[in-house]
Amino acid sequence: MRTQVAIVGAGPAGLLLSRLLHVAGIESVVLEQRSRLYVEARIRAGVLEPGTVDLLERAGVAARLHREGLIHRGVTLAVDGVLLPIEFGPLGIGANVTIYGQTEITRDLIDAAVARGAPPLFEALDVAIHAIESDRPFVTYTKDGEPRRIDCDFVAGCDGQHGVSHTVIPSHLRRHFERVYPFGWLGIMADVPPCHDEIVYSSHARGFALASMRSPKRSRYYVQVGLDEKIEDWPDDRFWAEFAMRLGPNTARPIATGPSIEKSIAPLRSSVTEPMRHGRLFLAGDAAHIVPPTGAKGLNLAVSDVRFLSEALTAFYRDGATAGLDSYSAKALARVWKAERFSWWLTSLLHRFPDADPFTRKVQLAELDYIGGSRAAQTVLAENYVGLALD
Ligand code: RFL
Ligand code: PHB
Repeated sequence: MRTQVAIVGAGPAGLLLSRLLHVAGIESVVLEQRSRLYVEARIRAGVLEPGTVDLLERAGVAARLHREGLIHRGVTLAVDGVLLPIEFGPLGIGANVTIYGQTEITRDLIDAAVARGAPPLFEALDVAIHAIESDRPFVTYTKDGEPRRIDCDFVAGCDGQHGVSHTVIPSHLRRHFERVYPFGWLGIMADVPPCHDEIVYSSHARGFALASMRSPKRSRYYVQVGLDEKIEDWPDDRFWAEFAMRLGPNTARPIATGPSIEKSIAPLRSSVTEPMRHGRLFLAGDAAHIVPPTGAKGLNLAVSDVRFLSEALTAFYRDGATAGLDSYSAKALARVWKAERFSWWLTSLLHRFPDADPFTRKVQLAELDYIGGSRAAQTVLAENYVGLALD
């Protein structure tokens, strides 16, 4: 088989890149190791920056997002149960964020690919990338037990944090930066009305908690847990009791409880692989960088990478221009590192570190108090939360 761009991974990065290339008249094939059912069931991000919504619109896949997405004009911090609402508008920030699950974006993109007769190749195993330093790269894989090959002009590595693409960059040219946090997030989904109208990020002496949502009837809640803790340690009753303690009694509505329909634990990590390009391989999304979920930046960064990469590839096929391809890595990384900084900062500010002494907690509380009283500090937080510039 031959195509113009071979894309490894059918997460939001790979699916959206394929869609944008299609809109620009460029052919691609998406290779995904998992089944469609698995990919469509994965529950992850929920907060979209305006730039993300804008690109989904340009890709022609935003109709359901506009029907079902919830517009949020602010975000709330909670400090030992005391709420601190931060409204974007009064701070002079015109942008809003939209709550729409990553699961739904993935579904919309797969449906659109199926409708145009070019679905991702699911259950493509043993994907390997070859001849990336030549102008005739190719990708091999196994499908239904048969070895297969795709010849292409470029390869996009969109295979997430456990992917193989980044290993194709020779180790002497590749740098990896990492910070591992000594805790994870236990997340649940439940069909109960959200306890607050805005997302609440709660710093509590017992640990961090987050109240988010997917719809007026479906809540997405998290609590910080230790790395040694297991799902079995957290029956629903224990989760609700701990969550209520960490949020405190001041949310708009009392916390409604119900059976969890999903429950999982994710460790928190920051990492960046540089460069994001080698020869004809381009990395995008979690394949190149991970942020802890505290700033809600992971999916949005995957989308901004894809914006830069799709524009560069479009210019190449339209005019033979290579400037965009050549500057892709530096341009993407400049934005990535600012989001890494914000995500690391918010994580450090709001979580309970197991080895922290009372001094550290006092400093966290002083900073939160400062944010509460400072328009400048709130503006910095809000500006980063709604997403930094895309150029
Ligand atoms: P994905 O979504 O991981 O997709 C990668 C795809 O590649 C496939 N794959 C392979 N395919 C073929 N061959 C191989 N060798 C392969 N290896 C892997 C995988 O099966 C998969 O289908 O990466 P992508 O597309 O870069 O998207 C990134 C986002 O998924 C991620 O950044 C966000 O989910 C992070 N995130 C959040 N981001 C936000 O912007 N806002 C949020 O509110 C937010 N909340 C979150 C989050 C992530 C979380 N977890 C579980 C880590 C909340 C949580 C709890
Ligand atoms: C979510 O709704 O899943 C969510 C919201 C905000 C975050 C992370 C996750 O920072």
